[in-house]
Amino acid sequence: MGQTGQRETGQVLIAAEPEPIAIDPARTAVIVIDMQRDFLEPGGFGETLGNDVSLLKRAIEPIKALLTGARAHGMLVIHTREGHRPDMADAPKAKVERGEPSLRIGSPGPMGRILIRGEAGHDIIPELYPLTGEPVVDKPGKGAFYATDLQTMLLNRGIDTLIVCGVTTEVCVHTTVREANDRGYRCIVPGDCCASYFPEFHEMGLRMIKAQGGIFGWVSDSTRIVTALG
Ligand code: C5J
Repeated sequence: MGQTGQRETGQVLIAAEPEPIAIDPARTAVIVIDMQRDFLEPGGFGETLGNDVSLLKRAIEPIKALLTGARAHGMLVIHTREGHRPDMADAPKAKVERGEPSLRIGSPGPMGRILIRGEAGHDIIPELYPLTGEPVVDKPGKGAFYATDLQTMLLNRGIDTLIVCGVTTEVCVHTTVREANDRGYRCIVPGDCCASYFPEFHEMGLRMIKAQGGIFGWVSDSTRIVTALG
């Protein structure tokens, strides 16, 4: 058996660091973190914090390829969106009171109120819009498990492995991987399907995941995963 490809019935071996990992696609979910207009397009939350949002676009095409491969294998695909209720009752004061006062969470912007559910900016970018039937998890925090029903969905489907991608590498992707790792899920992070406003944080975030024998999980990429799926 080579470094990638079919392992035994139902199992696929994915090339990754720190070592290859065998997955059962039926027990693996792809979690696409926060590919929202608010983070990727001008005028949204990401830009109000002073970031160059164009840096996140590099993850779009690799995620598309990953999703095509995953969907072809009937794998569970879940999308997340960071944001808050219109009444902002779920938005901690400490989170809201950051950044330029006129551009904070809940303030009006060109894509509606910043980081508020139901507004245009809160939605997922058209390039990666969820297919009918794919769950969308609305999360108030950085991690996808905090104050959501994500774990219930994973338990109901018998999921034991997550492929976690999206933005940003060191914030919501990392927080979700850490939450998942502590809950016993094996996490594979395809590096080219993640992006950050800070390229050095992206690189370091990936290194942190796979260091120390894979202390938070495995790092791979869309090509190696799609090739292994076949
Ligand atoms: C941030 C996220 N960076 N989705 N959110 O605030 O990573």
